[in-house]
Amino acid sequence: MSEGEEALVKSSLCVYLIPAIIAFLYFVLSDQKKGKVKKEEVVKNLGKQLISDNPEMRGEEVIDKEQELDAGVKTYEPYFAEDTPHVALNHVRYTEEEMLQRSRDFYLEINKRRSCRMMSTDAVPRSVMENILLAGGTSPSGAHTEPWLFCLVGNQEIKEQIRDIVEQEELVNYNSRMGDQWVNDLKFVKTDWKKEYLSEAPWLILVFKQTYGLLEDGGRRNFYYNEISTCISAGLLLAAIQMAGLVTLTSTPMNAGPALRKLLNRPPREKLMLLLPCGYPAKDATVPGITRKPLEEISAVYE
Ligand code: IYR
Repeated sequence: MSEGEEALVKSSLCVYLIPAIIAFLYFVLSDQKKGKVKKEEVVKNLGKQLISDNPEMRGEEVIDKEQELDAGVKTYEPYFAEDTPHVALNHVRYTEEEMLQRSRDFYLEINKRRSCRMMSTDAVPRSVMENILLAGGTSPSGAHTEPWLFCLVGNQEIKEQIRDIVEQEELVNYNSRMGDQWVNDLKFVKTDWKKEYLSEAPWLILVFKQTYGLLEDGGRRNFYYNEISTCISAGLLLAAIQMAGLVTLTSTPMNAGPALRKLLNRPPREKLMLLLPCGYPAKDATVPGITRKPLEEISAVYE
């Protein structure tokens, strides 16, 4: 190579190759940085995404595809025969004054109900809990299918296993699944992933909805409106707990349902809706000083 040719190669290296290498490095590095940001954002938004992907958490009605397919496809002899006799309704009519008094008394009592997260370990008789479950079981249900199953847990070892499962999931719930807004909205409650009440309360009621029933031949019996029916039964449980002079809270252990179901040997057709720790409040129990919406805000009257 002549000296002239060598100089030409060197200068073209400077002019083309070096800027090309710099440009290449710039793109590679800036892309990596972008990748990093994206990853962090994904982790941060994981909870929000999980929530917005989940129609149930957005408050939308979820149509159970399995159940939808079941309904109307298979036929079976109805559980209650068509000729089931209708009997007289056992009803007492009160005077208007009595009605006013009774409705006010019930309101004043139920208005004392507060979600209590500070539980006493004092024992509560099982017979009291059984009356509470019986009250829950008076809920109306689709075609009187009674699609609920209440697990009553008083065994300390099982309560601790339940607490472990719930706390493992709540740690993830509070740190990522719930997202910043939800965690901020809850701060006044002063609760976090630790759930002492699950091992301290003498009893836990785990409220399961049964998505369908089983027929004697192993087939499925449709359980219509199983979710709303079970929710109503939960409301009755809350009222019964209050009337018995005990406290509870409507614990909703997100993502812990399947593990708790397996722990309690319940079948897959049963889905956990709520977990109600139940007992006396701790001596020094406190609750947030909140108010309730006034009647005008929770109702619209058309007379
Ligand atoms: N299930 C969680 C978080 C939680 C969510 C709502 I919305 C509350 O009103 C209270 C708690 C927990 O039990 O801590």
